[in-house]
Amino acid sequence: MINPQVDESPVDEVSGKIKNKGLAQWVEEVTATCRPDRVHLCDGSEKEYQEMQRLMLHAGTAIALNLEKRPNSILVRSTTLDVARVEDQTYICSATKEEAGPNNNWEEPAKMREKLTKLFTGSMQGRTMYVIPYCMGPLGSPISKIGVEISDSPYVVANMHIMARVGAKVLEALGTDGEFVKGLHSVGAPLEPNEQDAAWPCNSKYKYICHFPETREISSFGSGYGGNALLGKKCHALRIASVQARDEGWLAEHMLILKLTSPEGQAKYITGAFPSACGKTNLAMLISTVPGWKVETIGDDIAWMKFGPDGRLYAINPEAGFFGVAPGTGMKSNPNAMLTVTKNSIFTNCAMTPDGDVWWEGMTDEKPEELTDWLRRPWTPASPRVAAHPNARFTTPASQCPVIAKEWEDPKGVPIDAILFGGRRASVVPLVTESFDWQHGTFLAATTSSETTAAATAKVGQLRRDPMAMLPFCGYNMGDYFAHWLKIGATRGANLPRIYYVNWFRRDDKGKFLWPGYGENSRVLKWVFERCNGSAQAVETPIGRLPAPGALDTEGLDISGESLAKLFEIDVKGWLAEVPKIKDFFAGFGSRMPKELEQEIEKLEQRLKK
Ligand code: OXD
Ligand code: MN
Repeated sequence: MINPQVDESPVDEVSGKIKNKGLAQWVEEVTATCRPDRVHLCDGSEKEYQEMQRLMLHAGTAIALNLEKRPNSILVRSTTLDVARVEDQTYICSATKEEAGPNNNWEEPAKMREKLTKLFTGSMQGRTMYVIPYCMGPLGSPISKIGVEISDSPYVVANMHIMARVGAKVLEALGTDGEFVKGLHSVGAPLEPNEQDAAWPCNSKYKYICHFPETREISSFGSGYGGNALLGKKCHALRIASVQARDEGWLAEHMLILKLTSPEGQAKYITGAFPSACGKTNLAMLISTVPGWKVETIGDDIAWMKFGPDGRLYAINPEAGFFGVAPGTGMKSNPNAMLTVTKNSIFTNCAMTPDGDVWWEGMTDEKPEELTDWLRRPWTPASPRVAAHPNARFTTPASQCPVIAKEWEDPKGVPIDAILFGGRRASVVPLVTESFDWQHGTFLAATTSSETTAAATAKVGQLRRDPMAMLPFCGYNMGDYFAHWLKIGATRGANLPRIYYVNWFRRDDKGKFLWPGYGENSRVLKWVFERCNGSAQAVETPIGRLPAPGALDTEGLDISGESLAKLFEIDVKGWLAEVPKIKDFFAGFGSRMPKELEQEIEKLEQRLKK
């Protein structure tokens, strides 16, 4: 253990410094169970961030990157045992199994608590316990929520500094009686006196990511990986928040938020939900190819949306940073992401260049001649394996994004005009479809599906349903979640955003992509904008409204009339084949499946057969 340079107190002193009664008591309880050697109450200062880096460098968890190439940045390498979210070990411990639904693993709360208490007992021995007060969303926003994560990982503290607003200002906002989400995290690797720590401590046997929605609690044991350990993100901002949103009449969604400005200077805000490997971060930071149109970023992963006094839906990005997948990100696919990560960033499981910079597949066309791969082994282009882990990540402040919108931290949020859903579909699904109304839009969103890519373990081209891209993140029964969406539509009618379904990935008979994607997706955004304004034409089809001939701006785009026709073709046979698949999928939610969505399938079938 090196001497700490921030205030670390003997265990019994910290709770006395905390004014919030509930928090002080919880810190005492956790301390008694986890038995850390020291406790540090995080203040969120730069000094604290530097200290976390220093601890990681000293422990061999991190390596400092070349100061001239990536100032104030580190590379962290985990172990093969701890590289991704562990969905099979993620639980929603609601009072009943029915509440959690078929979309979640479930365990009786009392049983899970007993199991967890055993695992957490003594789990922080030899370590420092960090108490991290955080706010999801701008401090003072009526949409934001406060949480406190207790963790024994300096990596978690440093990442939380980037991903959320943390520290003294949050404690202040919490006051003496404020409510907060409790998130307990331990890497599950207690240290005996004088035992040498691992570079990446985690538990090789047990990993549990558990949510107790009724009491708004999270317990995460055994993993240090971001999605499992940065509890403000998926665990709080999606799984717990989705339950709060249902109870309080708002929406917590796995969505990017972007601002689209027309050449006349009129702005509209659009959110979008896409399963993984569909280019969500790329869309959030897109560089428009349509002259005069501009996209700016509000968020790349999560949107919290509440109704404002004018009845419109306002969104905030609850996060303060991007925890993005590195492989595939390059100056061609996403220059704005590349410019964001030039400094003050944490890289996890990337490869390292001989001159102390990071590299990953897709960063450059040419592969470097030599690298150290993410498992610290020498690597050359002739190596049979990838240099960076496919789920290698960057953690980087959103404020550094060159196209961050000036209002990205506006406490009142931004009014949403349109919501996009989409997946990766080689056939059947057109480039863009406008829903007839909110209920039909909810139906389209509930059928969101994507074909697995070569990177996934499942068979290539296999169709996976991922409603609203929320399947791994909805903290309750998805049948009830659909009902919540429908209720929003039924009670909030007039001012709701329009809903669209997009597919950038349709292919021709030879398997070639019909649409160029990337920056050219701005043409679809432009049509959506103009539909919201009432200035673009659409045609009614059995599956929804499609751009009328000539309504999609293709000026300057090298695309044949044939490809364009194919992009918008209504494949009646293909759609009729979809119908039983959707019925089967919906049937999986049993009696919780809202009848309105079942009626939407019937209506689709009737329209197709007309
Ligand atoms: C993420 C995810 O990490 O969706 O954002 O898995
Ligand atoms: Mn995500």
